Amino acid sequence: MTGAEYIAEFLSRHGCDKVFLLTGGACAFIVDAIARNPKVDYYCFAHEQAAAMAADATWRVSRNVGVTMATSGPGATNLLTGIACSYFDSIPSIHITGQVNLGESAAHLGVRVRQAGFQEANIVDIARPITKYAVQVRSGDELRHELFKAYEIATTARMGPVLIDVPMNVQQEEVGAHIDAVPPAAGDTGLDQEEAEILANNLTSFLRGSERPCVLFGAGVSLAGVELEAAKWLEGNRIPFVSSWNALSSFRHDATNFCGQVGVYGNRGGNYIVQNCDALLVLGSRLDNRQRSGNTKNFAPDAKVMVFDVDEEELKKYEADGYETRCLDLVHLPEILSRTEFSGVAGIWTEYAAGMKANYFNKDISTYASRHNTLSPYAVVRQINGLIDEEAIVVADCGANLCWVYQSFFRTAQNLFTAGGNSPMGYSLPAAIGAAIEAPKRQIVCFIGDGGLLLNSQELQTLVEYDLNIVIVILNNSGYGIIRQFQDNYMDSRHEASGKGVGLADFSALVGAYGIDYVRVESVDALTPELFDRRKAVVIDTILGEGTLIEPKLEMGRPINDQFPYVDDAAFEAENQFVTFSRTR
Ligand SMILES: Cc1ncc(C[n+]2csc(CCOP(=O)(O)OP(=O)(O)O)c2C)c(N)n1
Ligand SMILES: [Mg+2]
Repeated sequence: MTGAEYIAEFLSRHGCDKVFLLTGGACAFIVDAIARNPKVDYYCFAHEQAAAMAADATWRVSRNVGVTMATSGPGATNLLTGIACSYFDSIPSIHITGQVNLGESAAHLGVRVRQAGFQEANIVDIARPITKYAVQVRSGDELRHELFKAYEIATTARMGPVLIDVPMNVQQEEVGAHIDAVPPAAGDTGLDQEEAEILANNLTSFLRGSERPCVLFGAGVSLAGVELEAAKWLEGNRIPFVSSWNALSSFRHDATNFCGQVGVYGNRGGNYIVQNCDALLVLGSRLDNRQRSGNTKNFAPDAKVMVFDVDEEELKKYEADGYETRCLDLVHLPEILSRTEFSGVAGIWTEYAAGMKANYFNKDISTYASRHNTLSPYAVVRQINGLIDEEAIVVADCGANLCWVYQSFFRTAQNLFTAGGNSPMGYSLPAAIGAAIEAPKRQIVCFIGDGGLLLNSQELQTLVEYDLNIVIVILNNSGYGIIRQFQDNYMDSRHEASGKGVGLADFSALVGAYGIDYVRVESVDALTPELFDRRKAVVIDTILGEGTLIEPKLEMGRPINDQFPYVDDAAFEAENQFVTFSRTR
């Protein structure tokens, strides 16, 4: 086998039967080897960024590792935004880049020139800060060893993307017939019994010592594959729980004690509960500042906080906050939870949480839309929510449109995701394409902004090429809504580079150029079941008022329980009955 053939065979033997790519001279041998291998196939994308976003989506829909391939130089650098999506959200993915022959490389010359070979770029150093592992292989032996190692690194502990840079001479080198096998996934090492006992005791006393406990469900729980057990434990103990955005797909939203998503764009009721609790247990979340707000002192101020996370480095950041932390691979969480002795929550706190849920959960509306008699994005999302399959895959993009989807989508069995940490405009279209290729039997719905669509609209051709019946819903507010809302708050409504200077695409013509159906929608009633019958791809352009706001939304300097639009002082005091908050900034 040549190095190129080895790569194809290695991938197929590890369950990676699809490679997303845009070809080029420096990777053509590997593409050719993939084509000749009957167990692995390639899919062409129109931009490497989109291929990397589709690979990121692969794991999110099937827990199979997504793979991309790109040529050296610009092909490799174009992957970066998509790779970063996987890195920040701990998604395993493999990126293989072609590289110039070692004999033509700058390293071989031994001088510090910018570039020696045509389209040579030092992608390993460029990608290192956004990959869990990045390496260039210089021989067939290194290729064998590093592919094996990279796959293992990508899929174990806190997962993430890896990049292997393969010079053309290594692609053509004879490497032998034996394929290295990957050992079983990590976490299988078993938890030391003594340690399990200690952790369970810690958790028992943490919960027993509280009257108003709350759990924050993070994405780390489902990344470890234990979300069902965690949800069952929460339900059994009737502990009110809230969710980070990336965990919203981990449990059914009809769980009695689920009280909403938290944070800057969080549900008002969920935020009140977090702010009024006296013990907050955080499972597998890195509590980024969209959850805690910029001022972490304002977050759950009356609570002791305990965080379980696999990444020791993430836990270090809580030293200044005085949080208790436990480093734990959450695959062991069910074992800890089952040993925890806790008789559940009752009384006034449960009633309070139920009241907050009754008042606020699934109640977000656009007051802007009702004041201006325009279409409410919240109503659009809810209507679509009711029309799609239970098993649908729903991908959200970035900006206000992402907030509207995450604030109002009620998840039962659907797979709902976005690139939460990196959040690049234009993610959802290629991610939906990756999802459609990975899960061809499932319905795929892609929400996107009128701005975001233009960042990857070239992939409409990929959708056509592979005949993918995706429903694309544009939440069209004629510009960069989330930025305009920010400018309204802090820059006297000067819409520089968000309205001014940003041209509006004619989506009917754009979509028509690809031969895709286009429907313009100006009322909720026009969102009919036929649009979602899955017979062909369709773009549904929902026309919103230009100034449509994200509601609720936290403004700078406030605690997360004091979101815009502001409730009056009496209501604020009543809802925050356990803790005193000052409303001054
Ligand atoms: C690649 C990239 N560039 C810039 C941004 C900053 N940004 C975040 S949201 C946004 C506006 C998005 O406009 P649109 O897609 O129409 O969404 P809306 O907020 O209007 O719903 C911008 C410029 C980003 N997140 N990603
Ligand atoms: Mg917009």
